[in-house]
Amino acid sequence: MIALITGATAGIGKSTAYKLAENKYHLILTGRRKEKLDAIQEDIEKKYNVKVLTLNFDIRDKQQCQQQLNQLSDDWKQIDVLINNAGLAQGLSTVDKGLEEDWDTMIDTNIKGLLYITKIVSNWMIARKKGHIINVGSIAGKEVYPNGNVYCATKHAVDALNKAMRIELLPHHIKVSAIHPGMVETEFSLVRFKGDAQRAKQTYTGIQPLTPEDIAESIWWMINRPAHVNINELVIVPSAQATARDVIRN
Ligand code: NDP
Ligand code: 8X3
Repeated sequence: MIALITGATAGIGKSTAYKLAENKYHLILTGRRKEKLDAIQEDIEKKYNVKVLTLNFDIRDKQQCQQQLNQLSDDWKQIDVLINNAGLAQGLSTVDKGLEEDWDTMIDTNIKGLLYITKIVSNWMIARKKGHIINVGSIAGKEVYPNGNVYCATKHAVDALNKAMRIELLPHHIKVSAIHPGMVETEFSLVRFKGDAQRAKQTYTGIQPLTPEDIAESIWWMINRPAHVNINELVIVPSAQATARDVIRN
């Protein structure tokens, strides 16, 4: 079995790579940080008896997405599971004060990058009449919160695309699922606050957030259901979080 995970250099994507390797999946891992991809490849191949292929590119670059995937050997194109995980938030401010370059980054990564990869891989799955696509959405795709505007919009788009793909790929026997996490402690907040570690840490102060392993565990559970069962979507939050805005802190 082969899984392709986008954004596997950190956080949820990285933990999911380890979880699937543990369950004997061969892996195609993508990300922009080559040294991290190389280290993860070496470590997984050492620990688990699986093959890991790394693809080092920016998912916003349509040509790179096409070039990097299309040059895969026929064996590696037999992808059973695609995990559309690469994504990010940049900035936290009202629309009137938002930065256009942050909007472009979020829209190009979270929506357009996901589409570029999905188009290519879904064609391979259609040819094989099987496969499972898991889209990593967010609680931000289920509700909006102040200052989250464009990030929330991109994750609402992921929610819509997840539903659309499920309908369109149904005749081809391809399962489509989404996981919508609340607060997970990864590099997410560090990226959102552009390297401000103190502000990133404050996001999780006084609560026990989800870990990327919690999400990986749930993704594996979705993948590992019997053939006749599909989990359409799963919303998962820390016990201390009820909605994007309702969080109880110590
Ligand atoms: P991390 O920042 O820890 O990981 C993000 C991953 O996405 C990295 O591997 C990064 O790789 C990759 N990525 C980002 N931009 C690009 C790009 N342009 N091209 C290729 N890869 C890219 O965050 P998380 O693990 O938390 O985030 C994973 C997903 O989960 C995202 O879609 C996020 O929106 C979603 N999510 C996160 C939540 C949280 O609270 N943490 C909650 C809900 C959803 P690299 O930088 O090496 O390119
Ligand atoms: C990340 C969760 O609530 O910080 O998608 O937007 S949130």
